[in-house]
Amino acid sequence: MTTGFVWKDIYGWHDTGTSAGAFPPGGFAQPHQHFESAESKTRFASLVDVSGLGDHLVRLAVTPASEEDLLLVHNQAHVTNMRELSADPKGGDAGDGLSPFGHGSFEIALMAAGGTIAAVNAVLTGEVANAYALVRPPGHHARPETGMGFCLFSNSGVAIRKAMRDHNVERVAVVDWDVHHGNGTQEVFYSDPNVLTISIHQDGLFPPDSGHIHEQGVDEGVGANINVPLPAGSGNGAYLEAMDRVVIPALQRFKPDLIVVASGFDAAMTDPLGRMIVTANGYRPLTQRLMDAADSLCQGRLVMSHEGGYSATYVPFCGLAVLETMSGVRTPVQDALAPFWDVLPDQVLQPWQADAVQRAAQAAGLVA
Ligand code: 9RB
Ligand code: ZN
Repeated sequence: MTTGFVWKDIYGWHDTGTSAGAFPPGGFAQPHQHFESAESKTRFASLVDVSGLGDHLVRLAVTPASEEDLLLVHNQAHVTNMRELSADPKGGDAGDGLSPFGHGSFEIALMAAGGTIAAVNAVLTGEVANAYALVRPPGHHARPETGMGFCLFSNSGVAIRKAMRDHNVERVAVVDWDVHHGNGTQEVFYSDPNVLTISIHQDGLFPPDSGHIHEQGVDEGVGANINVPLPAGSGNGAYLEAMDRVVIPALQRFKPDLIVVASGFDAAMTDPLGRMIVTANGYRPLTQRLMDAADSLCQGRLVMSHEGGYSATYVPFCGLAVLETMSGVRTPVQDALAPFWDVLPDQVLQPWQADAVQRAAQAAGLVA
């Protein structure tokens, strides 16, 4: 089994400035790092190399997405706006006032979309069995006409639209396990019956009032959007329940030609933004379930595109666990905190979490 891997050093150069988390610096906000700093991602890339896993992966070449590629999802005004703001030495904001970027981030965002495109291409041509695109800036909040939530462009949306145009791919499923609702991807494909978008997220976390179970698509797309909002505090058991009772049955019903995962690690322990407790070892069976579904439905075609995840010290171990599962290669790396965190009482599915999953399964018509 060969696994493709995308990472470019320039992803670490996307400059989100000196916001104190999400507070713009100044006044009483002492300058600090923005939440979406490079750290968790550069350290994930480092661990892939230092662990030795990188030697077993096929490093994929990346070319920047073209503006024409972006226009498969976004409107010209947004693309032009991002290009012009990025050309300013002071940079700009992706659209919501929470997503600052520096000089040159437009070109980096083109490389991020290009990274997801490269991963999809490599899987669809059979160069690799599956692939992980560790890209930055992220993409799942980006809407057709604006960026938001630290995202400039919809990396997965662009890659999927391009694949549907250029490859023999008719039906694509997106599974978003980032702790935030994948509102951008949902919106891009909301009326498209050929792209199933599924998001598991912490109920109501971000964007506010988004990601409800009754958001099911419009027009031809009704039934091709599924949300699984989980209560804060959900862990490995709740995520497996969501996978087994909603995600996998929905994939089996939809029969995709390709599965794309919006892979954020902000549902993990110690994330500063999420209030979930998934562990590195918890991501292994989640990944395996998706690999098994891909094997039975679409010749194993599984592509992951990186999204959020802000624990600089823990995200690398979660990412490595996913990549080890995808590649079937186990490195000597151990999660030193597993003896504590894998056995937390709340890693076991709790009744109120099972109820939330059941409600999502019912809304999606997967159970009576
Ligand atoms: C602020 C608000 C946020 C909070 C979290 C994210 C996470 C993105 C991510 C984005 C924006 C609101 C500071 C609302 O990781 N996605 O995967 N900002 N939240 N209002 N205000 C003032
Ligand atoms: Zn997130």
